[in-house]
Amino acid sequence: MSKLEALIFDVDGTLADTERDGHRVAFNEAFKEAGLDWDWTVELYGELLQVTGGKERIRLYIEKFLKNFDLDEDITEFAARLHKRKTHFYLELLQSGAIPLRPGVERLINEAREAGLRLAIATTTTPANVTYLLSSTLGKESIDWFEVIAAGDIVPAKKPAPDIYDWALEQMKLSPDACLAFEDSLNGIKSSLGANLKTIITVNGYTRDDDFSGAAIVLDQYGEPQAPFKVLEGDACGFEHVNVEMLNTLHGQ
Ligand code: XBP
Ligand code: MG
Repeated sequence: MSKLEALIFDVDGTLADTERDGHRVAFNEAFKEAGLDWDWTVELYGELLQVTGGKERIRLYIEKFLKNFDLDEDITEFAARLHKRKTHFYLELLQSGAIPLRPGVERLINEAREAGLRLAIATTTTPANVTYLLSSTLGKESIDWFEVIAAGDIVPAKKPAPDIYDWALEQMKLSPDACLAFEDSLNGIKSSLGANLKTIITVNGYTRDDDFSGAAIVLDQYGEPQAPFKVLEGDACGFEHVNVEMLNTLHGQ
């Protein structure tokens, strides 16, 4: 097993709890602006999260949940146009500071940088959503802390396909066994394991009951020195919050 060299983070649900009060709210704003009487409730959105990608999610809703929605234009163009406005509203939400990082994320990123670990992002979300989240939480300069920001349509197949992680590894010229992936969902771990990456899971409201078989460990959060995480699956080897020492231990197992 080679030395741990890089950490590759998912974004939505991992760096920040963005879905219920962020993306979902932005989708509904875009629907309202378009004069659509669509309302993605917390519960319905949980079902729609089965598909990754906002444009793909709109399409799923039309094709699976709406009975004969008559569209006088190409569904791909319609979804892309609606999604563009959703992204506008989501970026406004991020800029307002409405979406904080999850517990322990800022501390872990700083510790990883101090330890000389390389950082990357592998996400399904739109690239601007990543840079706006980083800027609004860690400051604009934090964008450069991540060597690679692999996001959105940069790969043909989104999670659960491994493509986004494979692409990030290729850009970093690293093999999977020199890295750890950080995820929050079933689609996410299918993608990271598909790229042969050992994966640390932190669950959230939407993914608590997902099947995380194959994860190195499943936690409720990364924790802080005074606020330990809860281990939901796996062995934390005596650690009570995720730090570089714990990551090296998990990586070396
Ligand atoms: C989560 C997703 C994204 C977001 C919405 O991405 O599936 O589609 O839900 O963002 P990840 P967009 O967990 O891989 O970060 O509307 O920009 O797709
Ligand atoms: Mg995620």
